[in-house]
Amino acid sequence: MAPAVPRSGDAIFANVERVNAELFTLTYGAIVRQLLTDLEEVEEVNKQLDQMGYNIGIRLIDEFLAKSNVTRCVDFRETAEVIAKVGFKMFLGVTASVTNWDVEGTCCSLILEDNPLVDFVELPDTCQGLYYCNILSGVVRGALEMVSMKTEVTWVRDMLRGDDAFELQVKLLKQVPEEYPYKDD
Ligand code: MYR
Repeated sequence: MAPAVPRSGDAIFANVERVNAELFTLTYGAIVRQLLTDLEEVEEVNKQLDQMGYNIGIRLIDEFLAKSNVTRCVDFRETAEVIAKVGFKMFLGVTASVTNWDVEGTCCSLILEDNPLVDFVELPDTCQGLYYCNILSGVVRGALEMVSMKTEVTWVRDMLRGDDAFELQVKLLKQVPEEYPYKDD
């Protein structure tokens, strides 16, 4: 039935966005469920989700750089802020805060208080050990690798395991300096 008062364009777009987000969340849930059925071992599912994320990350970086107009970051601190505030917003619709820096400035945590991937999700006891959102760690690792940063990305806190937030630790292992491909004559 048509609404008595026509909805504004903004309201319609907000609704479409919400439906898209829900569809995305439910689709991801279906993928995890299928992997649990196919692979049986939770550890294998964690690996597979991370690998899927990595494969997405190495492609998604192009779209990210093209759409965001982000230029080269001066250091890893800036890179972490860009991921948290621009990357997460662009692909997940939420931002993260960056904290828990080590003294060298090569290891930090991205804290997600709101994580659309886990809307509607409740894990049964049989899924203990599952890192349900492991696709995200893979995405970050893959994307950073394409801009010359080898990282290790691990979950430190997970609300599906009873923690009070999602905390993704990102550790810079190696930064490959990019070489200017042409010789100046
Ligand atoms: C630079 O080249 O210095 C800029 C590097 C920016 C890297 C940003 C990576 C974005 C990753 C998005 C992750 C989204 C997760 C949902």
